[in-house]
Amino acid sequence: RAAAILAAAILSLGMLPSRAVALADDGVINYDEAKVPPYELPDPLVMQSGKRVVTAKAWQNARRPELLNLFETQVYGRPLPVPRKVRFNVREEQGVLGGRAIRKRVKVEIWSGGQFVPAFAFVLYQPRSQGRRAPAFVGMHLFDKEADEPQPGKPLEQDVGRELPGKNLMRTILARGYAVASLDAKDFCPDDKANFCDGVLTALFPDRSGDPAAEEAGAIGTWAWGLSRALDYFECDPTIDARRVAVIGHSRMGKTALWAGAQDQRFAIVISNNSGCGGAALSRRIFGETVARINRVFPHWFCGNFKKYNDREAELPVDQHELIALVAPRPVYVASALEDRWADPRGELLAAQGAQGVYRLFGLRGLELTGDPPLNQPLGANIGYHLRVGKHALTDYDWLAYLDFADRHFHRGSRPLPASDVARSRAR
Ligand code: GTR
Repeated sequence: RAAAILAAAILSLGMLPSRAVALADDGVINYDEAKVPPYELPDPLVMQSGKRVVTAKAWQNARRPELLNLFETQVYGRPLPVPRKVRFNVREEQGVLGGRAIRKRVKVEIWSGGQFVPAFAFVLYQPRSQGRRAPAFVGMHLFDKEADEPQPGKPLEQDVGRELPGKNLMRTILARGYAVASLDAKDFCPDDKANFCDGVLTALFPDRSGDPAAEEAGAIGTWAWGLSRALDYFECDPTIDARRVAVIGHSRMGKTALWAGAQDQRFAIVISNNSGCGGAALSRRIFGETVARINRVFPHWFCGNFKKYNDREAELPVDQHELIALVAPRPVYVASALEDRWADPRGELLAAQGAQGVYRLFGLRGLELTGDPPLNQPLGANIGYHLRVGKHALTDYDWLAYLDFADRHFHRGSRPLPASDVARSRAR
Protein backbone atom coordinates (compact mmCIF):
# COMPACT_ATOMS: atom_id res chain seq x y z
CA ARG A 1 0.00 0.00 0.00
CA ALA A 2 2.80 2.40 0.92
CA ALA A 3 4.34 1.74 -2.49
CA ALA A 4 1.09 2.57 -4.23
CA ILE A 5 0.76 5.81 -2.29
CA LEU A 6 4.35 6.72 -3.05
CA ALA A 7 3.90 5.92 -6.73
CA ALA A 8 0.86 8.15 -6.83
CA ALA A 9 2.60 10.84 -4.84
CA ILE A 10 5.54 11.21 -7.21
CA LEU A 11 3.18 12.01 -10.05
CA SER A 12 2.67 15.70 -9.82
CA LEU A 13 0.32 17.50 -12.17
CA GLY A 14 3.13 18.92 -14.26
CA MET A 15 4.76 15.54 -14.63
CA LEU A 16 1.82 13.79 -16.21
CA PRO A 17 2.61 12.50 -19.68
CA SER A 18 1.34 14.98 -22.23
CA ARG A 19 -0.96 14.00 -24.99
CA ALA A 20 -3.46 15.60 -27.29
CA VAL A 21 -6.51 13.54 -28.14
CA ALA A 22 -8.59 13.93 -31.27
CA LEU A 23 -12.28 13.39 -30.58
CA ALA A 24 -14.61 12.49 -33.46
CA ASP A 25 -15.77 15.94 -34.56
CA ASP A 26 -14.33 18.10 -31.86
CA GLY A 27 -11.02 19.01 -33.24
CA VAL A 28 -8.22 18.37 -30.81
CA ILE A 29 -8.62 18.31 -27.05
CA ASN A 30 -5.49 19.58 -25.38
CA TYR A 31 -3.89 17.61 -22.56
CA ASP A 32 -0.48 19.18 -22.94
CA GLU A 33 0.45 21.78 -20.33
CA ALA A 34 2.96 23.28 -22.78
CA LYS A 35 0.13 24.01 -25.21
CA VAL A 36 -1.97 26.03 -22.80
CA PRO A 37 -2.11 29.42 -24.53
CA PRO A 38 -0.92 32.56 -22.79
CA TYR A 39 -3.93 34.17 -21.18
CA GLU A 40 -4.79 37.00 -18.86
CA LEU A 41 -7.46 36.45 -16.23
CA PRO A 42 -9.94 39.22 -15.48
CA ASP A 43 -9.20 40.63 -12.03
CA PRO A 44 -12.10 39.96 -9.65
CA LEU A 45 -11.15 43.13 -7.78
CA VAL A 46 -11.33 45.48 -10.76
CA MET A 47 -14.73 46.83 -11.81
CA GLN A 48 -15.58 46.88 -15.50
CA SER A 49 -15.08 50.63 -15.30
CA GLY A 50 -11.45 50.00 -14.33
CA LYS A 51 -11.99 51.09 -10.74
CA ARG A 52 -10.21 48.94 -8.14
CA VAL A 53 -12.22 47.40 -5.32
CA VAL A 54 -10.43 47.86 -2.02
CA THR A 55 -13.05 47.23 0.64
CA ALA A 56 -15.36 44.33 1.49
CA LYS A 57 -18.23 46.80 1.33
CA ALA A 58 -17.39 47.83 -2.24
CA TRP A 59 -17.15 44.16 -3.15
CA GLN A 60 -20.58 43.38 -1.67
CA ASN A 61 -22.35 46.46 -2.95
CA ALA A 62 -20.76 47.01 -6.34
CA ARG A 63 -18.43 44.34 -7.71
CA ARG A 64 -20.36 41.28 -6.52
CA PRO A 65 -23.61 42.41 -8.19
CA GLU A 66 -21.68 43.33 -11.34
CA LEU A 67 -20.07 39.88 -11.54
CA LEU A 68 -23.31 38.09 -10.71
CA ASN A 69 -24.98 39.96 -13.53
CA LEU A 70 -22.21 38.95 -15.96
CA PHE A 71 -22.52 35.27 -14.99
CA GLU A 72 -26.30 35.52 -15.38
CA THR A 73 -26.27 37.19 -18.78
CA GLN A 74 -23.21 35.50 -20.31
CA VAL A 75 -22.92 32.04 -18.74
CA TYR A 76 -25.82 30.48 -16.80
CA GLY A 77 -28.84 32.66 -17.64
CA ARG A 78 -31.08 34.80 -15.48
CA PRO A 79 -32.35 33.08 -12.33
CA LEU A 80 -35.87 31.68 -12.42
CA PRO A 81 -38.23 33.65 -10.18
CA VAL A 82 -38.61 32.66 -6.55
CA PRO A 83 -42.12 31.17 -6.19
CA ARG A 84 -44.64 33.23 -4.29
CA LYS A 85 -45.98 30.20 -2.38
CA VAL A 86 -44.55 26.74 -1.81
CA ARG A 87 -46.16 23.82 0.01
CA PHE A 88 -44.11 21.01 1.56
CA ASN A 89 -45.66 17.63 2.36
CA VAL A 90 -43.56 15.23 4.40
CA ARG A 91 -44.88 11.96 2.97
CA GLU A 92 -42.82 9.56 5.02
CA GLU A 93 -40.95 10.01 8.24
CA GLN A 94 -39.47 6.77 9.29
CA GLY A 95 -36.78 5.47 11.63
CA VAL A 96 -33.95 3.84 9.66
CA LEU A 97 -30.48 2.41 10.29
CA GLY A 98 -31.52 0.61 13.42
CA GLY A 99 -33.47 3.59 14.68
CA ARG A 100 -30.44 5.88 14.76
CA ALA A 101 -31.66 8.03 11.88
CA ILE A 102 -34.81 9.29 10.25
CA ARG A 103 -35.66 9.25 6.58
CA LYS A 104 -38.11 11.80 5.26
CA ARG A 105 -39.64 11.90 1.81
CA VAL A 106 -40.71 15.42 1.01
CA LYS A 107 -43.03 16.41 -1.85
CA VAL A 108 -42.96 20.01 -2.93
CA GLU A 109 -45.76 21.90 -4.63
CA ILE A 110 -45.35 25.35 -6.10
CA TRP A 111 -48.04 27.96 -6.65
CA SER A 112 -48.46 28.68 -10.33
CA GLY A 113 -51.38 29.86 -12.47
CA GLY A 114 -53.75 30.08 -9.49
CA GLN A 115 -53.08 26.62 -8.07
CA PHE A 116 -50.45 24.42 -6.41
CA VAL A 117 -48.56 22.38 -9.02
CA PRO A 118 -46.61 19.24 -7.94
CA ALA A 119 -43.03 20.25 -8.58
CA PHE A 120 -40.44 17.88 -7.13
CA ALA A 121 -39.69 15.40 -4.37
CA PHE A 122 -36.56 14.66 -2.41
CA VAL A 123 -35.28 12.33 0.27
CA LEU A 124 -33.67 13.52 3.46
CA TYR A 125 -31.71 11.37 5.94
CA GLN A 126 -31.06 12.97 9.28
CA PRO A 127 -29.64 11.87 12.62
CA ARG A 128 -32.21 11.28 15.31
CA SER A 129 -32.32 14.59 17.09
CA GLN A 130 -30.10 15.09 20.12
CA GLY A 131 -32.01 18.21 21.02
CA ARG A 132 -30.18 20.27 18.40
CA ARG A 133 -30.92 21.09 14.82
CA ALA A 134 -28.83 19.14 12.36
CA PRO A 135 -26.58 20.90 9.85
CA ALA A 136 -27.10 19.45 6.37
CA PHE A 137 -25.62 18.69 2.98
CA VAL A 138 -27.84 19.04 -0.06
CA GLY A 139 -27.23 18.22 -3.70
CA MET A 140 -28.49 16.47 -6.80
CA HIS A 141 -28.06 12.70 -7.13
CA LEU A 142 -26.06 12.25 -3.93
CA PHE A 143 -27.44 8.78 -3.22
CA ASP A 144 -29.92 6.23 -4.47
CA LYS A 145 -33.20 7.46 -3.04
CA GLU A 146 -34.81 4.02 -3.21
CA ALA A 147 -32.05 2.05 -1.47
CA ASP A 148 -32.68 0.99 2.12
CA GLU A 149 -29.20 2.00 3.13
CA PRO A 150 -27.85 4.30 0.43
CA GLN A 151 -24.14 4.93 0.05
CA PRO A 152 -23.40 8.52 -1.06
CA GLY A 153 -19.71 8.03 -1.88
CA LYS A 154 -17.88 5.60 -4.10
CA PRO A 155 -15.08 3.63 -2.50
CA LEU A 156 -11.73 4.73 -3.90
CA GLU A 157 -9.96 2.23 -6.11
CA GLN A 158 -6.67 3.05 -4.42
CA ASP A 159 -6.44 2.92 -0.67
CA VAL A 160 -5.36 6.33 0.53
CA GLY A 161 -5.21 5.41 4.15
CA ARG A 162 -8.47 6.93 5.35
CA GLU A 163 -10.74 4.31 6.77
CA LEU A 164 -14.42 4.97 7.14
CA PRO A 165 -15.24 5.09 10.83
CA GLY A 166 -18.80 3.87 10.31
CA LYS A 167 -20.18 0.87 8.48
CA ASN A 168 -20.63 2.92 5.38
CA LEU A 169 -20.60 6.53 4.40
CA MET A 170 -24.24 7.34 5.10
CA ARG A 171 -23.81 6.01 8.64
CA THR A 172 -20.66 8.08 9.04
CA ILE A 173 -22.32 11.28 7.86
CA LEU A 174 -25.24 10.72 10.21
CA ALA A 175 -23.03 9.69 13.13
CA ARG A 176 -21.14 12.95 12.71
CA GLY A 177 -24.40 14.80 13.15
CA TYR A 178 -25.22 15.82 9.59
CA ALA A 179 -28.38 15.42 7.57
CA VAL A 180 -28.10 14.81 3.84
CA ALA A 181 -30.73 15.42 1.17
CA SER A 182 -30.72 14.32 -2.44
CA LEU A 183 -32.77 15.77 -5.28
CA ASP A 184 -33.40 14.49 -8.80
CA ALA A 185 -32.31 16.72 -11.66
CA LYS A 186 -35.00 15.39 -13.98
CA ASP A 187 -37.76 16.70 -11.73
CA PHE A 188 -36.60 20.18 -12.69
CA CYS A 189 -35.53 19.52 -16.26
CA PRO A 190 -34.36 16.34 -17.93
CA ASP A 191 -30.67 16.31 -18.77
CA ASP A 192 -31.38 15.90 -22.46
CA LYS A 193 -30.91 18.56 -25.09
CA ALA A 194 -33.99 17.32 -27.01
CA ASN A 195 -36.49 17.73 -24.19
CA PHE A 196 -34.84 19.60 -21.36
CA CYS A 197 -37.87 21.88 -21.07
CA ASP A 198 -40.14 19.03 -19.87
CA GLY A 199 -40.16 18.74 -16.05
CA VAL A 200 -41.06 21.53 -13.71
CA LEU A 201 -39.51 24.15 -15.95
CA THR A 202 -42.38 24.20 -18.42
CA ALA A 203 -45.00 23.32 -15.82
CA LEU A 204 -44.15 26.56 -14.05
CA PHE A 205 -42.90 28.63 -16.97
CA PRO A 206 -45.01 27.55 -19.97
CA ASP A 207 -43.35 29.98 -22.38
CA ARG A 208 -40.09 27.99 -22.22
CA SER A 209 -39.22 25.73 -25.16
CA GLY A 210 -36.16 24.83 -27.16
CA ASP A 211 -32.56 25.82 -26.45
CA PRO A 212 -32.11 28.56 -23.86
CA ALA A 213 -32.38 32.04 -25.40
CA ALA A 214 -29.60 34.62 -24.94
CA GLU A 215 -30.12 35.25 -21.23
CA GLU A 216 -32.45 32.38 -20.37
CA ALA A 217 -31.48 29.88 -17.67
CA GLY A 218 -30.38 26.54 -19.03
CA ALA A 219 -30.39 23.26 -17.16
CA ILE A 220 -27.63 24.29 -14.73
CA GLY A 221 -29.55 27.44 -13.78
CA THR A 222 -32.75 25.43 -13.40
CA TRP A 223 -31.13 22.78 -11.21
CA ALA A 224 -29.50 25.49 -9.09
CA TRP A 225 -32.95 27.02 -8.60
CA GLY A 226 -34.13 23.59 -7.40
CA LEU A 227 -31.38 23.44 -4.75
CA SER A 228 -32.52 26.79 -3.41
CA ARG A 229 -36.08 25.46 -3.18
CA ALA A 230 -34.80 22.58 -1.03
CA LEU A 231 -33.19 25.20 1.19
CA ASP A 232 -36.62 26.86 1.46
CA TYR A 233 -37.80 23.55 2.94
CA PHE A 234 -34.94 23.44 5.46
CA GLU A 235 -35.98 26.89 6.65
CA CYS A 236 -39.38 25.43 7.52
CA ASP A 237 -38.14 22.20 9.18
CA PRO A 238 -37.27 23.01 12.79
CA THR A 239 -35.06 19.91 13.11
CA ILE A 240 -32.65 21.19 10.44
CA ASP A 241 -30.23 24.07 10.93
CA ALA A 242 -30.94 26.04 7.77
CA ARG A 243 -28.10 28.41 8.64
CA ARG A 244 -25.64 25.51 8.34
CA VAL A 245 -26.40 23.97 4.99
CA ALA A 246 -23.62 22.98 2.59
CA VAL A 247 -24.52 22.69 -1.09
CA ILE A 248 -22.50 19.99 -2.79
CA GLY A 249 -22.27 18.44 -6.23
CA HIS A 250 -20.14 16.29 -8.46
CA SER A 251 -19.25 17.07 -12.08
CA ARG A 252 -22.25 18.68 -13.84
CA MET A 253 -23.88 18.86 -10.43
CA GLY A 254 -20.66 20.42 -9.11
CA LYS A 255 -21.12 23.21 -11.67
CA THR A 256 -24.70 23.43 -10.41
CA ALA A 257 -23.66 23.54 -6.73
CA LEU A 258 -21.21 26.36 -7.44
CA TRP A 259 -23.78 28.39 -9.34
CA ALA A 260 -26.43 27.76 -6.66
CA GLY A 261 -24.02 28.76 -3.89
CA ALA A 262 -22.71 31.78 -5.76
CA GLN A 263 -26.22 33.19 -6.12
CA ASP A 264 -27.97 32.09 -2.95
CA GLN A 265 -26.09 33.42 0.05
CA ARG A 266 -28.16 31.30 2.42
CA PHE A 267 -25.90 28.33 1.53
CA ALA A 268 -23.29 28.42 4.29
CA ILE A 269 -20.68 26.26 2.50
CA VAL A 270 -20.29 25.50 -1.21
CA ILE A 271 -18.57 22.32 -2.43
CA SER A 272 -17.49 21.58 -5.98
CA ASN A 273 -16.32 18.03 -6.67
CA ASN A 274 -14.53 17.57 -10.02
CA SER A 275 -16.78 20.20 -11.64
CA GLY A 276 -14.45 21.08 -14.53
CA CYS A 277 -15.43 23.24 -17.49
CA GLY A 278 -18.24 25.67 -16.64
CA GLY A 279 -17.62 24.82 -12.97
CA ALA A 280 -14.39 25.41 -11.08
CA ALA A 281 -11.95 25.12 -14.03
CA LEU A 282 -10.63 28.22 -15.79
CA SER A 283 -12.08 28.44 -19.31
CA ARG A 284 -9.10 30.37 -20.67
CA ARG A 285 -6.66 27.47 -20.21
CA ILE A 286 -8.32 25.46 -22.98
CA PHE A 287 -7.17 22.24 -21.32
CA GLY A 288 -9.44 19.19 -21.41
CA GLU A 289 -13.09 20.08 -22.02
CA THR A 290 -13.55 23.47 -23.69
CA VAL A 291 -16.36 26.01 -23.91
CA ALA A 292 -17.01 25.06 -27.56
CA ARG A 293 -17.18 21.36 -26.83
CA ILE A 294 -19.45 21.70 -23.78
CA ASN A 295 -21.82 24.01 -25.67
CA ARG A 296 -21.98 21.65 -28.61
CA VAL A 297 -22.64 18.48 -26.62
CA PHE A 298 -24.77 20.12 -23.93
CA PRO A 299 -26.46 23.12 -25.63
CA HIS A 300 -29.12 23.05 -22.91
CA TRP A 301 -26.79 23.56 -19.92
CA PHE A 302 -25.86 27.23 -20.25
CA CYS A 303 -27.61 30.34 -21.58
CA GLY A 304 -27.63 31.17 -25.29
CA ASN A 305 -25.02 33.91 -24.88
CA PHE A 306 -22.40 31.46 -23.59
CA LYS A 307 -22.15 30.06 -27.12
CA LYS A 308 -20.64 33.38 -28.28
CA TYR A 309 -17.47 32.33 -26.48
CA ASN A 310 -16.92 29.07 -28.36
CA ASP A 311 -13.21 29.21 -29.29
CA ARG A 312 -13.20 32.83 -28.05
CA GLU A 313 -12.51 32.32 -24.35
CA ALA A 314 -10.40 35.47 -24.15
CA GLU A 315 -13.55 37.51 -24.87
CA LEU A 316 -15.41 36.17 -21.82
CA PRO A 317 -15.91 39.09 -19.43
CA VAL A 318 -15.48 36.65 -16.53
CA ASP A 319 -13.62 33.44 -15.76
CA GLN A 320 -14.46 30.74 -13.29
CA HIS A 321 -12.22 31.98 -10.44
CA GLU A 322 -14.74 34.80 -10.18
CA LEU A 323 -17.58 32.31 -9.74
CA ILE A 324 -15.69 30.87 -6.76
CA ALA A 325 -15.07 34.41 -5.49
CA LEU A 326 -18.83 35.04 -5.49
CA VAL A 327 -19.09 32.59 -2.60
CA ALA A 328 -16.91 34.84 -0.36
CA PRO A 329 -16.83 35.31 2.54
CA ARG A 330 -18.52 31.92 2.98
CA PRO A 331 -16.26 28.85 2.91
CA VAL A 332 -15.89 27.13 -0.45
CA TYR A 333 -14.20 23.81 -1.28
CA VAL A 334 -12.88 22.78 -4.69
CA ALA A 335 -11.71 19.21 -5.19
CA SER A 336 -9.92 17.65 -8.15
CA ALA A 337 -8.84 14.13 -9.10
CA LEU A 338 -5.45 13.43 -10.60
CA GLU A 339 -6.69 11.31 -13.49
CA ASP A 340 -9.63 13.59 -14.26
CA ARG A 341 -7.83 15.61 -16.89
CA TRP A 342 -11.03 16.25 -18.84
CA ALA A 343 -11.98 18.54 -15.90
CA ASP A 344 -8.51 20.19 -15.84
CA PRO A 345 -7.36 19.73 -12.22
CA ARG A 346 -4.74 22.46 -12.58
CA GLY A 347 -7.35 24.85 -13.94
CA GLU A 348 -9.53 24.09 -10.90
CA LEU A 349 -6.64 24.76 -8.52
CA LEU A 350 -5.72 28.03 -10.26
CA ALA A 351 -9.33 29.17 -10.14
CA ALA A 352 -9.52 28.43 -6.42
CA GLN A 353 -6.32 30.43 -5.92
CA GLY A 354 -7.62 33.18 -8.19
CA ALA A 355 -10.48 33.80 -5.76
CA GLN A 356 -8.16 34.48 -2.82
CA GLY A 357 -7.92 38.25 -3.18
CA VAL A 358 -11.61 38.53 -2.45
CA TYR A 359 -11.35 36.44 0.73
CA ARG A 360 -8.44 38.62 1.84
CA LEU A 361 -10.68 41.67 1.53
CA PHE A 362 -12.77 40.07 4.26
CA GLY A 363 -9.66 39.42 6.35
CA LEU A 364 -9.92 35.68 5.63
CA ARG A 365 -7.26 33.22 4.64
CA GLY A 366 -7.95 31.37 1.40
CA LEU A 367 -5.70 28.65 0.03
CA GLU A 368 -2.07 29.32 0.73
CA LEU A 369 -0.04 27.10 -1.52
CA THR A 370 2.95 27.59 -3.75
CA GLY A 371 3.85 24.98 -6.32
CA ASP A 372 2.01 21.76 -6.98
CA PRO A 373 -0.42 20.49 -4.37
CA PRO A 374 0.59 17.38 -2.43
CA LEU A 375 -1.64 14.42 -3.24
CA ASN A 376 -4.39 13.32 -0.88
CA GLN A 377 -3.89 16.28 1.38
CA PRO A 378 -6.78 18.61 2.15
CA LEU A 379 -5.51 22.20 2.11
CA GLY A 380 -6.78 25.69 2.71
CA ALA A 381 -8.71 27.62 5.31
CA ASN A 382 -11.73 29.31 3.81
CA ILE A 383 -11.00 28.04 0.30
CA GLY A 384 -10.54 24.31 0.73
CA TYR A 385 -8.81 22.24 -1.93
CA HIS A 386 -7.56 18.73 -2.44
CA LEU A 387 -6.15 16.76 -5.30
CA ARG A 388 -6.68 13.09 -4.69
CA VAL A 389 -5.47 10.11 -6.64
CA GLY A 390 -7.88 8.36 -8.95
CA LYS A 391 -10.61 9.15 -11.37
CA HIS A 392 -13.58 11.43 -11.90
CA ALA A 393 -15.93 10.52 -9.02
CA LEU A 394 -17.36 11.67 -5.72
CA THR A 395 -15.66 9.21 -3.41
CA ASP A 396 -15.79 8.45 0.28
CA TYR A 397 -12.35 10.12 0.51
CA ASP A 398 -13.86 13.35 -0.83
CA TRP A 399 -16.82 13.14 1.54
CA LEU A 400 -14.61 12.68 4.57
CA ALA A 401 -12.67 15.80 3.59
CA TYR A 402 -15.95 17.73 3.26
CA LEU A 403 -17.14 16.50 6.64
CA ASP A 404 -13.89 17.73 8.25
CA PHE A 405 -14.21 21.07 6.43
CA ALA A 406 -17.83 21.46 7.57
CA ASP A 407 -16.88 20.49 11.15
CA ARG A 408 -14.27 23.23 11.14
CA HIS A 409 -16.60 25.91 9.82
CA PHE A 410 -19.72 24.88 11.69
CA HIS A 411 -17.75 24.55 14.93
CA ARG A 412 -19.96 26.79 17.03
CA GLY A 413 -22.56 24.04 17.33
CA SER A 414 -26.03 24.32 15.99
CA ARG A 415 -28.94 26.05 17.60
CA PRO A 416 -31.10 24.08 20.04
CA LEU A 417 -34.37 22.67 18.82
CA PRO A 418 -37.50 24.53 19.82
CA ALA A 419 -38.99 22.92 22.96
CA SER A 420 -41.99 21.45 21.13
CA ASP A 421 -39.73 19.56 18.73
CA VAL A 422 -37.53 18.24 21.52
CA ALA A 423 -40.67 16.72 23.05
CA ARG A 424 -41.79 15.36 19.69
CA SER A 425 -38.43 13.74 18.95
CA ARG A 426 -38.33 12.16 22.43
CA ALA A 427 -41.77 10.68 21.87
CA ARG A 428 -40.70 8.94 18.67
C1 GTR B 1 -19.16 15.10 -19.20
C2 GTR B 1 -19.07 16.58 -19.37
C3 GTR B 1 -18.46 17.20 -18.15
C4 GTR B 1 -19.03 16.68 -16.85
C5 GTR B 1 -19.39 15.21 -16.90
C6 GTR B 1 -20.33 14.72 -15.80
O1 GTR B 1 -19.69 14.48 -20.31
O2 GTR B 1 -18.31 16.84 -20.50
O3 GTR B 1 -18.57 18.62 -18.22
O4 GTR B 1 -20.09 17.44 -16.44
O5 GTR B 1 -19.98 14.85 -18.09
O6 GTR B 1 -21.25 15.42 -15.38
O7 GTR B 1 -20.13 13.59 -15.36
